Amino acid sequence: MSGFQDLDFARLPPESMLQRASDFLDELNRRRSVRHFSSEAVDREVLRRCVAAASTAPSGAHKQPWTFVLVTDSALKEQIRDAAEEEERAFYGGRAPESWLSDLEHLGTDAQKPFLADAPALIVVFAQKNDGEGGKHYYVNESVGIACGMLLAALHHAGLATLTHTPSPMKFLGEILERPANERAFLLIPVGYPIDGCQVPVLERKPLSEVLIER
Ligand code: IYR
Repeated sequence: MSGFQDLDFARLPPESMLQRASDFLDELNRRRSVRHFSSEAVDREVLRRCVAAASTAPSGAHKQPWTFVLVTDSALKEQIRDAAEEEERAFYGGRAPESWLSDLEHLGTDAQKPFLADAPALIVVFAQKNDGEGGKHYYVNESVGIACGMLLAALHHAGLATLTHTPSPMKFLGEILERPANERAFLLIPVGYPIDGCQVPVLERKPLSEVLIER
């Protein structure tokens, strides 16, 4: 895999560029973190293609330093739930400073994580510190973070709901899923459909004027 080839780039008419940008914004603006999943199964091929989309992300030296573990087995999901809840009980029961807990209050979260067993699929994203055979990886957090963003967008675009869940610490995920020593759990993403009548916290997104500086 070396050399150069023609870039496959579609130049769009200017009118359609603004429309596409607006449509995409509207679509992403409807994405919400969901904490109440129905157990309805999802099409595995849809999930596979979303992971394939995520894996098109740019990465340091094109090392693609990620592994996605798709968990649908009920016993494994229960095991992950039990281990996550153990960490979360410690987090909510004293490990987290009061200021952190107060910042979380509006989300209504606690140590109970039923969604880890209810959601039909968990995608556990692992970051590879190196290739495990003496080869280096670069900008691993940036690369895997970008891939996760693309995964969330792809899943949302495909009509699925997600949660970005980070039980802390996440070491138990590598153990339960038997990942090699060069991989570290990066993000746990429950995927599926929201329960009927699913509620989400009222929140506002920062306006563009607050997040964009033009000079
Ligand atoms: N991991 C805990 C706490 C938590 C932390 C942050 I930062 C959040 O945005 C949400 C929750 C939990 O999942 O409950």
